[in-house]
Parts: sequence; C-alpha cells; structure tokens
Amino acid sequence: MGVVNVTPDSFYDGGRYFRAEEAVAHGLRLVEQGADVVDVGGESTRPGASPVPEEEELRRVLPVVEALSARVRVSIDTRKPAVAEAAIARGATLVNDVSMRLASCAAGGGAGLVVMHMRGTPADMQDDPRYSDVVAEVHSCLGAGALAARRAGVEEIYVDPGIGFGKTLEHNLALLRSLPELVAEGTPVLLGASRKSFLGRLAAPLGSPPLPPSERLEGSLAVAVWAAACGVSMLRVHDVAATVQALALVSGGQAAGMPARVAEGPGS
Ligand code: HH2
Repeated sequence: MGVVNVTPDSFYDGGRYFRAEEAVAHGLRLVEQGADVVDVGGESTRPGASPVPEEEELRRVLPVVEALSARVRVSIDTRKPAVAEAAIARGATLVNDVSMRLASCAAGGGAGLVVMHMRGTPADMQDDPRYSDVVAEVHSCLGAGALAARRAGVEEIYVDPGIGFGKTLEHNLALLRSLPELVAEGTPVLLGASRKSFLGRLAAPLGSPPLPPSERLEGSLAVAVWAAACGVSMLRVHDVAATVQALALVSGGQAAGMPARVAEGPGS
C-alpha cells in the first residue's frame, strides 16, 4: 500500500502532493513501482495535527480518488463517514479507518475495511499514553473492532496496531515484537511504520537528536522485512520501490528454505 497524502502538513511528505495533479502523478508512480493499493488521505494524523473541515477534506481527496481508481485499487484514509462514503462513490474499495467508526460506511458501500487502533485523537494521543499491558489491550481492541465490522457486514477486514498512534517508543516496540501473535489471531494484519518518529529515535547515535523523517528509510525497510517475515499481509509505506526490493529478499529467502514465517521458525 503506497501513501498519497493530499495535505500541506503530513509529517514526511506534507505539501509535496497537495495539488491534485501532483497527487495523481505520485500515485501512478507508486503503482509503477509495485504498489497494489494506493492510500489517499486529506487530513494529517500526525501528533498535534489540527482537524481538517469536512468540505476541505472532500475537496482535497475526491478528484485524486476518482482519477486513481481508474488505474489501481484505492483506499481512503479518513476519520469522517462523509469522506469515506463520497470516496467509495468515486471508486475507492477500501476504507482505511483510523477512527474505528467507519465499519457501517464500508459495509454500506461494499468496501473492505482497515481497523486501526488509536488512543485518543491526533491532537492529544501522544500526551503521556499509558497501558497496563499494551499488547493485550491493543490486540483485544482490534479483535472487538474486527468482530463488530464482520457483524456490520464487512467482508474484507484488516487489523492494524496503529504504530505511533497514542504509543511510546516502548509501546511501539512491544507491538512490533507481538506481530506473530497478532497474525496468528487470524484476521489479516496491516502495518504502517514507514518513516515514523520511533525509527528516528532508535537509529540516532547515543546523545544525538532523533533522525528526521528524511533519514528514516533504512529503519522503515528493516521494519517492513520484520513485518513480512511475521506474516503481515499489507504494509503501508511511502517508499514503494525500496520496500518492494526489500520484500523480494524475504520471499526469495523463503523460496530458498528460510522459515515461511517467524512464528514457524525453530524454537517457536
Ligand atoms: N499512519 C498514518 C496515517 N494513516 N493508516 C493506517 N492504517 N496505519 C498507519 O500506521 C497510518 C495510517 C500516518 O502516516 P502519514 O499518512 O504519512 O502521515 P500524516 O498522518 O502526517 O499525513
């Protein structure tokens, strides 16, 4: 899943694809690079982001959804029912629901659904997030969300632990470590870790400030390889060409006899 942010303020690519023509051209480039799905969003959900009015979000995403739908599977990344519904009417067939509120929109429009975990809202989610057991709480919330979506009539469902959405560095790492268990629960898993801030903190030399988003490609690829080896079904990434190349290593290695999944490896 390649990311197309039609926003002025996304944490990595804000402003680069804000005009519809630039966003469509970028989406088509991601398809050429190997994306099976492009995820179109018109509202940044980075920590502290301000909400975008519905009219403005519709104005940003609809022309892009419509143009790209003719060429590739389009997912709509939103928190708003009206945006999800309008995007489905323009050709989107997957709702990337970062609010856990859009199951009925997806069901009504015959679309698939990504159920992503978020604690709080983008404005406050990083204000001291706490869990007594982050893995148990996030997995059980996703299980309940997937069940509710199935009951609402959604046929294609992905669950996503929501890396960086109301989580500390330690929470993110615990969730990444627990991917084999999440995959084993049976609902296909989607992961979005591309260029996120925890990578910049982990990779910075001791005592140095975190690496900026522009220097987080290597960390993003390492997480993509780990997630693929754990059996994650879809990766939401900014760098499609590089990720496709990294994932070829995983599938080539598996063809050459590496364990098909981390969970099936020796000792597990
Ligand atoms: N992350 C972002 C946005 N949407 N959707 C899912 N399912 N999973 C994610 O991890 C996820 C997501 C944040 O990344 P980005 O869109 O690049 O940034 P911004 O929110 O600043 O536009």
